[in-house]
Amino acid sequence: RASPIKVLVTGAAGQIAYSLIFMIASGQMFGPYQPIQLHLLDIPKMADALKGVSMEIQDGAYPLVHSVLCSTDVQSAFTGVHVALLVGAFPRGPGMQRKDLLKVNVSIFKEQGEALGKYASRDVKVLVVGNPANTNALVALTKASELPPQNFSALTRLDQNRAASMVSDKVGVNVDNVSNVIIWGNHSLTQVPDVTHAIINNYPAAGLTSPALSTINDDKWVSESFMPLVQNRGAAVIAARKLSSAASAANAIVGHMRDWLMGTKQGEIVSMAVISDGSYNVPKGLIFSFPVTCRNGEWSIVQGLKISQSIQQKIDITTKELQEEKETAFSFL
Ligand code: NAX
Repeated sequence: RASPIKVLVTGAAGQIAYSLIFMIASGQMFGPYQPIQLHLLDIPKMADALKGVSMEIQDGAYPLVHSVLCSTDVQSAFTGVHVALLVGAFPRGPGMQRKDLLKVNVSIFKEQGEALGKYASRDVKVLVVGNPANTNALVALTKASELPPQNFSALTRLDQNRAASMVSDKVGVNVDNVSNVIIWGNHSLTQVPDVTHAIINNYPAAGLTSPALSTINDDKWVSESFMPLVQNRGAAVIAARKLSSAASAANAIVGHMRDWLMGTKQGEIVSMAVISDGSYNVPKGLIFSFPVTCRNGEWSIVQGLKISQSIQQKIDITTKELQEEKETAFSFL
């Protein structure tokens, strides 16, 4: 039996965490043989709710959960963690300007980045979910200068899953027969969902000639339906549920971490927002969603994909947005 790993979830009394923690506890993230010690962090006013979550973990009698630490103190929550799932963030309130939102979140992720640098395991793997996720991850990475930037990522897997699901619906195959749909850029409305490298039923979608399957190559559908639907899916869920995506976000977090740690399947590309090394002419030092493959606990950006002119124009827009967010965020550091 492996020795337990310490897994931090922040925002642990929130909605996403209420699905996520129980998926982790049941072995869906690290497999059925990996014991875990949960570190759960939220803010002091949520201490009671957090206690309730911890009672439910206990009542779930999960064999893999060796201990649960509930905390409202950053230092104790971050100490020794091997995996940090930074879900908690300050939500945008009515009338709040984007800049003000960025400012509060910069202060949260600055503190948490410093805590990672000081207290976490040296090989900690960090996933930022709290919005604006890419820029929050960049702030945390910058403040945890003792840790390798490759250990940081932000979540665009939910966007990828949404996109793959829409493609499967369009062409009429099960979603597990759709892969390599890519999300480029920011986890925001400027994200670029890209089907040009998709694989359907083991064939490159671009070359499909069967009438049903080749509907994926309908440019009008791609630009007028598919892209805006993926970009606005979060808002559509809020409009319907009066709450933002939670269970699907938790499922995406599990998929992101499982692939990062255990590796992607042969030939499969997934999307992760990671530090740019200049690939695809994205400026170095942005946290940008790229197509990646993972092996031995490390991601690498897939090189050499052919980018169409229309996708390139959209990549430029999301790049510009991320540069502006970075500038604003860094002015608060
Ligand atoms: P909730 O508001 O239900 O929960 C957030 C929790 O974080 C609350 O319990 C709050 O007290 C806590 N929190 C706030 N500041 C904290 C701090 N400094 N330290 C620790 N905990 C803190 O939101 P939920 O629906 O769970 O969503 C969480 C975050 O995920 C939001 O920022 C949301 O925008 C973001 N999302 C990101 C997605 C992505 O794909 N990257 C998709 C889903 C989601 O919208």
